[in-house]
Amino acid sequence: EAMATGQLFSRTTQALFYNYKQLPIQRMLDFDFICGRETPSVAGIINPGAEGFQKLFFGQEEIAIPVHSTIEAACAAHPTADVFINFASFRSAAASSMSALKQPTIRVVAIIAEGVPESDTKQLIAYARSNNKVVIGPATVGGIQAGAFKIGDTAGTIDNIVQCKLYRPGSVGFVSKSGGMSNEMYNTIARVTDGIYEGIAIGGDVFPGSTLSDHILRFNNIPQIKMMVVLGELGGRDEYSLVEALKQGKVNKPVVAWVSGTCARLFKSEVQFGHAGAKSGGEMESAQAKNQALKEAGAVVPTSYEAFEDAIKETFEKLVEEGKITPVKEVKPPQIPEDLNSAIKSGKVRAPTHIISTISDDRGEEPCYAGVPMSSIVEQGFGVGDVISLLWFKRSLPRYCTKFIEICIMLCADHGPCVSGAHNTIVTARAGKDLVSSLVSGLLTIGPRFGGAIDDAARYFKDAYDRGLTPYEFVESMKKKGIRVPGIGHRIKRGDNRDKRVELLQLFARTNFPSVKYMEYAVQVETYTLSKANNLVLNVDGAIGSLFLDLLAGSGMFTKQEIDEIIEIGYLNGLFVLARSIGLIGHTFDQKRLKQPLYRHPWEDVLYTK
Ligand code: Q5B
Repeated sequence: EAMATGQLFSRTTQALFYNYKQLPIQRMLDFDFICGRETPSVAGIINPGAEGFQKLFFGQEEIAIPVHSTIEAACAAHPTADVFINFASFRSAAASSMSALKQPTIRVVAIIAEGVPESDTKQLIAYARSNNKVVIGPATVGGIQAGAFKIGDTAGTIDNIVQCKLYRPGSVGFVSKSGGMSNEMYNTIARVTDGIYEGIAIGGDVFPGSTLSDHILRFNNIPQIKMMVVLGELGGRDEYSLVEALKQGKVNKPVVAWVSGTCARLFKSEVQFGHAGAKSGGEMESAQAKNQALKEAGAVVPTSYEAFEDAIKETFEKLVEEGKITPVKEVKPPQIPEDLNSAIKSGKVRAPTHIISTISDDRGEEPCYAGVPMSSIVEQGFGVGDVISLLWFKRSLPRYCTKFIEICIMLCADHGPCVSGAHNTIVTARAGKDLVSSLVSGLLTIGPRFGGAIDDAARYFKDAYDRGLTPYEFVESMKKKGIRVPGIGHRIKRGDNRDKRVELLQLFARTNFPSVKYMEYAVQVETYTLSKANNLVLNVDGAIGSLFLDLLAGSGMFTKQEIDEIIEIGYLNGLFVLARSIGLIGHTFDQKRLKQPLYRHPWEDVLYTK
């Protein structure tokens, strides 16, 4: 009954689209736009297991199409959407199509997948027939009502749709088995008639959900359709039900038909063509026999596919002459705004970038750090120091420099659980927080007093040394300004209990660096500060800061300007941040491993006072 009533679609038809496929949905919406539809033809998307919205274009505007995780939820949310476009794979197409058919709101189901088991398709057909519903496919591109509604990828690109004038209705009803050939035929029909009113590809399976004759009989009931074009193919007997309908006078509009596959006879053995149903089982199923039968039943059947176009043309012109067709007036469809990406690709427009990056590139075959491919980094046995030189300083530094960086990282990786950073991390981990939170809470303590004095140490030592200040002048000028000398002083280290890390760094630098003038200056400053108080040693921050000045100045790898920039921007605290992250991560794991409870500071350790 649903088939007999004629119209399957209209300009307000809305569909539910099963499985998110951006391109066919966008093509449907682009078609809507050039047809001047007011509402998008896709009401909702069903993406099993996912919910939310998908952004797509409706003309120039972006719209958000709801995504539902189940067919039931989508049908409940969009009760007026009565077409179900199924882009499920052949494995799940039958089950999802059956679920859709069982929804009271769904009237038409189009199944795109090829290879759906025939037994499953038969069940779908039986259910659809007994419940007055229509199945198009499987193994189909779908169909189109010109100027109104389009299923998925039917008719191809928007350029092809415009060329085939499918943005407005014509007078021809077209039905074929093949989806690919239907695109070709839309073109042919547009050339020689006033265009398509509706076109359906029923699909190439042995058991299509709806048949050629189903659609021809339906077209016969649509007043706007004045003539019908049928493209069948060898194999199966579907065309014979059309022959019967013609013979019984059930079709009273001209039918121009061609059954392709006449070449099959040229092959010595039976040939399986592209579609599952496209093989001639016997003489009756041959293209020749079916063409002959259609001709005898009254269809206009050309002598070859090449003559098909002329046959359609002649039939159309005859109807025009007889006054049965008044060719539709041509309208100019609006232009779909071009996507920025394709416009950029074709060189039509240029767009400013939003980010500039100079240190790494992940676009090629392999990522590059400052132009050095990952494979070279591994093959040449680069270490973390080399990676830091590439990503921070954008150059490969000599081995003694990268070794020095690695020693800094190793020596600063941790300094026990009592330092500010580790303490915070431990407290955070014990509060049940995750790794990143625990790490970050520790990192946030790094600053001018704890670990983050390297940059300032480098700044002040450089300034004082370059200006030729004596250690006395330098320290006293800092005192006058009320600034503690960065890189000097420690909570537990003393003149008689030096920091081993500082000694190790100094030893390495004295052995490997061409010059250690800044470090020697820092040692002179320390000698002076130690004369004031025993805790005012050169600490690890001061040692790294002064030695990095020596690395920058002595390696010959940096201009004076670059050195100033590095010091001004403040690269060097990064060494402590990077290094101490290793320890803080360790402290997080340690606390979790030890299953330590929530930390609460003891009252006894707090002075409560007014
Ligand atoms: N006085 C580090 O202070 C500390 C002075 C100074 C002149 C100074 C302090 C300081 C500069 C920043 C710095 C990095 C806060 C340290 C690190 C990593 C770590 C940490 C670890 C790890 C310690 C006592 C008297 C006062 C002060 C004077 C102190 N420092 N004068 N220049 N630099 N240094 N930070 O012991 O007359 O009594 O008022 O800010 O380089 O963070 O292991 O713990 O690996 O994790 O609390 O090594 O030196 O000393 O504040 O009681 O001061 O010395 O003016 O004089 P303290 P305070 P006065 S390495």
